[in-house]
Amino acid sequence: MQNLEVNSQRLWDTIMETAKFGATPRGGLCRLTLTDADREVRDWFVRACELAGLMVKVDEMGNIFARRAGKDNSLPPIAMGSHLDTQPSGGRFDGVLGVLAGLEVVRTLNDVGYTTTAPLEVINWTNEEGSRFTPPMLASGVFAGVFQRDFAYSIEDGEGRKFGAELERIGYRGQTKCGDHKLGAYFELHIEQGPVLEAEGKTIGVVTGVQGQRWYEVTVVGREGHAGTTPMPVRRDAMLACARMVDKVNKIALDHAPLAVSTVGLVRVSPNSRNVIAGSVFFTVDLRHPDDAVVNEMAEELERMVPQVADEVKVEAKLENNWNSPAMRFDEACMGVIRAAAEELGYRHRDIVSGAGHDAVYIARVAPTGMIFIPCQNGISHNEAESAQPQDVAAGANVLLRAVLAYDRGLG
Ligand code: HGY
Ligand code: MN
Ligand code: MN
Repeated sequence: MQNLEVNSQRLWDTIMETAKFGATPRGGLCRLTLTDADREVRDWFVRACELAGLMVKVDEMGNIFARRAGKDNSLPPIAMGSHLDTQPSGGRFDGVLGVLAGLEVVRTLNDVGYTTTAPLEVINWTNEEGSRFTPPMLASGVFAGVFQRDFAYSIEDGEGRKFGAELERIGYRGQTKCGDHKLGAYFELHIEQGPVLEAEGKTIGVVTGVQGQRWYEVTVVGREGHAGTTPMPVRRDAMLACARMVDKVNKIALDHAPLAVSTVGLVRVSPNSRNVIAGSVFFTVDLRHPDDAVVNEMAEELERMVPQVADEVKVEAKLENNWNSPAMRFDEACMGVIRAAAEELGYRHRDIVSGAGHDAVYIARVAPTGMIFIPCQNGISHNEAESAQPQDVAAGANVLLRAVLAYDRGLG
């Protein structure tokens, strides 16, 4: 087993094959969670796992667990996974790489007839992205006991459709209780989604942890009015208030440079008509920093700023903190086998903190967890142009394979 490597062409072809589910004309993916495109890729994944001899279970959150028996099936499985849902204008690698690399590890072990001591599991977590249904990492969060199932079922998307009903509609509301079994360890391979590895010429990122995140929803209410007849001094313009707030959200990150980031990515205007003064505006705020104390400072600045701007523009504003994800650190033993695998394979590597959130953040609360990064081109992600080099995809999958085998051997 010493020199075992994955079938990198098969893995690459698998990634390209599944990219047809939710494909966009510009070469990306729109595969929002619990849509028909999500169902199609799930059906493909279940079939591929069954063909690889895996036993497939779907839990009540739609998480898919594909298990390969080990020599000692009384042991909890060593798991590999990520997510198959994407952003509305997402790429072909975010999440997909981790799920399909796990399948490739199993296929490789099948090719050589090798059986691990512990069973293995390949996992697809539902709704990592949190784009259609917020918060993100929802189903790994229920698995880890962070969210309750019924809370998740009640969440509505922008059209008022509930998570639970949509899960039922696509046929992936399984019978198995979410969180019904322990994981012996969990490894997630993912593209970095940032520029560091590529800029430094590194092939592998040994992910030491994930930065802190805090999400807010802001609703600004002014007064609708006629764009042509309403004098400027009497306006209560919700769009003006939003615009000033967005600029100040950006400044909050700049004031905590170089590591802080802040984003307003979703804005809904009402009535959204070009010759009507906006009566109300709903928008979201995403604050992140590796140090939770700084996230707290950024949040306090936001909570002070919103009412100040509302007063200036004579509008009402409501600010709600709807999700917090504290900074966290991964398991030393998992990082150790990942680092050793990269060394053994001769890949240039570095430790790195993840700027993006991942299902591994919550799974780390219930199992020893590690993440492996590979570069993505120009650090671009959450963008249809997202891309990775075949040789880096192969390298990441080989490190995943070797790390899992080393962890398994460590079980004695
Ligand atoms: O938002 C995130 O960090 C992740 O990519 N869903
Ligand atoms: Mn992801
Ligand atoms: Mn993502």
